[in-house]
Amino acid sequence: MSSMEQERKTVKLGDETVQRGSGGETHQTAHGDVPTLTTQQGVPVADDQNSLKAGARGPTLMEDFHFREKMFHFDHERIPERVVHARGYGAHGFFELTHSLSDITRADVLQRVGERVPAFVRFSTVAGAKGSSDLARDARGFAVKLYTKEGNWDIVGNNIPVFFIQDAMKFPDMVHAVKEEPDRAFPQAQSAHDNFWDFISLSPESMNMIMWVMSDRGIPRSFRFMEGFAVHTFRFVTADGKSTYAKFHWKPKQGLQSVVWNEAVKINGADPDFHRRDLWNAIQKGDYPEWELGVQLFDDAFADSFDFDILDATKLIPEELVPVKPVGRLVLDRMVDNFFAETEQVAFCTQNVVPGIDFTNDPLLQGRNFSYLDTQLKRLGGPNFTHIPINAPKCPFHTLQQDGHGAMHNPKGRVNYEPNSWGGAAGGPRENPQKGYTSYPDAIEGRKERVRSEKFADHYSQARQYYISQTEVEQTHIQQAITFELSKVETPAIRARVVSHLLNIDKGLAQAVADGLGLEKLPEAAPPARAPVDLPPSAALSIIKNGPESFAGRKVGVLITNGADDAILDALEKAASAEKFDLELVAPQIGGIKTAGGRHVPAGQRVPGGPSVLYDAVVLLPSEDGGTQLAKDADAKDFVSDAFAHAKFIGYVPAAAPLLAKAGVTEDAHDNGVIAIQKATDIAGFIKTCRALRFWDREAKVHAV
Ligand code: HDD
Repeated sequence: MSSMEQERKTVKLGDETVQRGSGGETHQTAHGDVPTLTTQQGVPVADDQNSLKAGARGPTLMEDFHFREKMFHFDHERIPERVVHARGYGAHGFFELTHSLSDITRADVLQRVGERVPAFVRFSTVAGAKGSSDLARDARGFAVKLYTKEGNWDIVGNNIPVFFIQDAMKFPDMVHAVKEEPDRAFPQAQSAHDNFWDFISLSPESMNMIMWVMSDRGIPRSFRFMEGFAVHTFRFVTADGKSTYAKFHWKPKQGLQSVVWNEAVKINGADPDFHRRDLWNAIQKGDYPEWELGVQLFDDAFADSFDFDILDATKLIPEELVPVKPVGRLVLDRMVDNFFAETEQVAFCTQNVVPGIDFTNDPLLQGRNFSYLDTQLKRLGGPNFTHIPINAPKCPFHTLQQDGHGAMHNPKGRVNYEPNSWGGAAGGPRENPQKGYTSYPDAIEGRKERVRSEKFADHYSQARQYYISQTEVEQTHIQQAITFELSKVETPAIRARVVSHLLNIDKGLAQAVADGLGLEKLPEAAPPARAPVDLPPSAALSIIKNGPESFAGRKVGVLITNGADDAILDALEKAASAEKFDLELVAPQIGGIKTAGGRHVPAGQRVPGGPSVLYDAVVLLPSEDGGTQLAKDADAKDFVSDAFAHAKFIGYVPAAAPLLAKAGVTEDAHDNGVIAIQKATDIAGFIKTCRALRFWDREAKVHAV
């Protein structure tokens, strides 16, 4: 055998009997009947391992069309990431109407109770790049596409009901300021730097939103446990032209939950895909997350009497003033088949509304209506991005648009213009004044001018309302978050300027931040454009006041070793399936453990890969020997000390006492959140306690600084 033949033989794969000329068909291999690999032209490929060369050690030949096509395609795989909200994760589902709004709007999707339409939702962070980690402190995008029978309706919202700025003119500045600084290209996915706080401290209109992002809302535990808001005031319009203002809310059936900051920092290292994995796992195992769509409805009389302007996106309408009326439910029940094709290419546009839904003159919304369509052209490469299946309507559609990059749906037949004199189907689609979209004939009058309405000028009252609506624990988190962020700001004048705004929100908050920063004296309060007023607290604004009723959808980490108690493990497994929470075993080896009774149980994580930050509560379930061993292990010690510091409920068997002590949780430090489990019947009580999610009373005791 020549050396060339020998070389060829060694690189040939497997024992395949390829049927030549079977492009797009299947052939027999050692792996069974498999599809034949082809080029994009459908030509079957014989060898996908070696490029075509002039001799075994010679140069690659230009005529190797398979190599060229493969490389050409690879070289062009990337598209520009979204300029904001680059990191996101999407899922399919449906929206089902539970309460008809037929008296308020002609929107087809809101007429018939029980009717469902397909939905696609993409959650995101705002500032970070596509590959940034999930637990950045940030607002979360909550973008919903409803494929209704009268076209696609996009509700492009966030998990926060207010925004940083009032006028879209300021959006590029705000985004530039929060993103990495342009000379050094850091920090990534973080607002804790000079440029952001410089911009914020010079833009008092951002103060309400600052309270929200610096609260636990900025570090949600899961996409499944956060609310969504369309932010702006929209209009519902009936067939006979009656208009009602509407604000849209998505409330999670799973309840609200966030993590604490130190936990977020560690989750980013332990599992940068924490939120993605959580949604993926929940949907794959059939635990479908659900949100209730609610609307706040009001009229011009309310709008005129309201303290703030309903066109100002930095303000919300408290639920106590205008209750949220339930309308329907959104259920996510299917992950995408392909991330790029669907989640990356989905194009949300605030301008995508359907008959019966209309805009208001909110200057942020008006600007968005321009920006979203515009950005898709750059991102998706042409005007035909609606031909991509995830963006195409699921109802019949007929346009007279044609050509452009990637045109898939050019009109059939002779007619591509209107008016025309061809009758019937040959004449193509025609406008329909009865069914078609009509804009609400809002009377507009005014001079052209670059101004901000006087009614937009109160920047502090709602920020104060948000702050006083929080529990003490949540207020402390806001103080700590602002202190943390400003401690990363290098310019002392910027730190002081932020505190000068906080003084208009809450003196205690300003003082706590000033103390945390070590400011020698409090600055003067920033002169408000309009004097703030005292508003009553609103319970709906707190996460802790709106937690879940059960432990469903949460996750318990069980630190376990060989020789663990069978009955207790069994009770935990039964409780998990009854209450519908997840149980993950964290063991010295990933292969798992053998219980005292000899049952082999596989582990979900090895101790160094399963820190307690990945769980909502923990159970320490070693054997006597295992407990002594774990007490000598730094990762096991961190597992316990972090769970304790993050105010988590800790269940433990007596054998775990040496580990608890090594982690600093000595007998005298035990509190009502550290719960002894002597026998299997103690598990029920432990899980019941876990429904509170955290033992917040501990928190103040573990933070001395
Ligand atoms: Fe925006 C993306 C939400 C103000 C311009 N925005 C984007 C996404 C969400 C939001 C959830 C991601 C959609 C997806 O998953 O693909 N944006 C908001 C909210 C805002 C807001 C709730 C205030 C109430 N946005 C806003 C303004 C502008 C933009 C004022 C510009 C005038 N937003 C964009 C954009 C993006 C975007 C540049 C980037 C990628 C995209 O649109 O498709 O056009």
